[in-house]
Amino acid sequence: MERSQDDIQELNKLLNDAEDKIIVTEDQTINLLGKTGAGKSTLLCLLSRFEPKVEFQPDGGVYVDFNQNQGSNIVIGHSSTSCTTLPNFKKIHQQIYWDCPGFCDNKSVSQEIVNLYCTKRIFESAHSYKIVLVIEFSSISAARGKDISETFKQLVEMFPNQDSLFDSLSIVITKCINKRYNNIMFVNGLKKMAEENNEFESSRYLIRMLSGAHNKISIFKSPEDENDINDDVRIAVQQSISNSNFTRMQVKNSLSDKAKLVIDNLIKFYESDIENKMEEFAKDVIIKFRSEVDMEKLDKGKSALDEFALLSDGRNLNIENFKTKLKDLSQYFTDSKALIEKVENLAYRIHFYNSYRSAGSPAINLNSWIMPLRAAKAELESIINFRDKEMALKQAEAFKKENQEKVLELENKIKAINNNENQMKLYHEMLQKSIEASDKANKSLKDQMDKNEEMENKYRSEQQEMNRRIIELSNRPQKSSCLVF
Ligand SMILES: Nc1nc2c(ncn2[C@@H]2O[C@H](COP(=O)(O)OP(=O)(O)OP(=O)(O)O)[C@@H](O)[C@H]2O)c(=O)[nH]1
Ligand SMILES: [Mg+2]
Repeated sequence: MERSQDDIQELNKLLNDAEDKIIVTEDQTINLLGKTGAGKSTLLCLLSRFEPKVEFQPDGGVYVDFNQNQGSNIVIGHSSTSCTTLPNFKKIHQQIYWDCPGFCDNKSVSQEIVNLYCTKRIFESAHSYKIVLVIEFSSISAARGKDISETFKQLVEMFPNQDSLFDSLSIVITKCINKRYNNIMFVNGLKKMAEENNEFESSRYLIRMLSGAHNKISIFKSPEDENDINDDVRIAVQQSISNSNFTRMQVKNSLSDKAKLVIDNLIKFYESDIENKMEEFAKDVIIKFRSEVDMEKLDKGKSALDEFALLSDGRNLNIENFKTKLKDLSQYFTDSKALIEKVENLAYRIHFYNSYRSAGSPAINLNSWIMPLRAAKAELESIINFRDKEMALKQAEAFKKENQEKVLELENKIKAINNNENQMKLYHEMLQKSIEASDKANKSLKDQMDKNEEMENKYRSEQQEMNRRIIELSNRPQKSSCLVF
């Protein structure tokens, strides 16, 4: 299937945005899953205690919206098309809730890929998680159970270990218009449907377990006014979630053949994109090495570069190896967590593309990304005398002086990476830890500046001392110039 370069570029951008948005928390998370429009984003607003707004539509429909806090922009959809294209998270009572993009939402191949990428990233980066399945009330009886059977089918396909799935699962029924409906009615009705209907074959085991666990189900009744969206609803939802456990299990996702072909195109695009970035990085590496005045750091950087450049030429270069070595080099390079995160994401993306490319298509070729740094290493070895530290220091100082502009530009780039990191972390309030790291980076930069200043002062006083000596010498009466008349 041919896709235009623009489509691929757009999809690549969407994946980059997703990557920026998904913070790898390595924490416990609560992940909301459910069909598009089921009410995940609405539920997240409810749990966030935002002030509700209820609007009645002329066609009888109800819109539930919320006044959100500054900085929060959970988009609630008011049409049948999917609204949350990228996931949102909220931290509520020290707990991270992820609003995952629509489940069973394959409206376009691009969305299918982005949804899969986000879901995998969220689930695989968490330490452990609970799953909250959001089901719209009307879908329970829609099309004689076809709708809800599809949801359960996808759920058990994604989490094949149904015992663990049951353990971590709770369910919220949204938009419930039946005032007397309750959780026992739901589990009994579902069990009956599942026993009679073959569409539930794959999920029957899970549904049988659920039939004895009505306390994992809560009902979000369709509101008549704002007062109906209250603490009782919130507490009931939270109670049902608390009746599930944090688990970590195998997450299996599949992709359509069409989407796999798109991944093949993405690989080609990504390869040239990264190759350009690696070339830029290699140029910066040269400047950084040549201007390095901390000899201990220079040594560390040198061995990181050696190790990276040594990576095998073999076709099946190990991604983990590639990631570790590139991380070591990046660590030397900026001391910035943001760059390390970039390397992590890069490795994750390689892994993702390689696992979902179409059968027989070539895997990502890492060798082409190693080449620019191999070339940089060769160049550096011909310029820097790594064995003679004094010489290296002198060379670095001379280079710094000569290329002040370039060095400054690089230092600004490094600063910008650190600043960006700061902004990102502030934006995602929970990343306090990395603010500390950034402070550390700033401190080391300041130390570096102090060191430079100290060095400058030292030179200046040496210079002054020299001048003083010259003056002293020139003022001293010279024996040989004593003329006798
Ligand atoms: N949760 C909930 N939503 C309701 C209710 N009544 C009406 N709605 C409307 O149902 C829609 C739910 O949309 P979202 O919360 O955006 O759904 P979503 O699951 O996040 O959808 P995607 O982001 O597309 O995956 C909104 O238009 C709500 O206003 C109700 O009782 N509960
Ligand atoms: Mg949403």
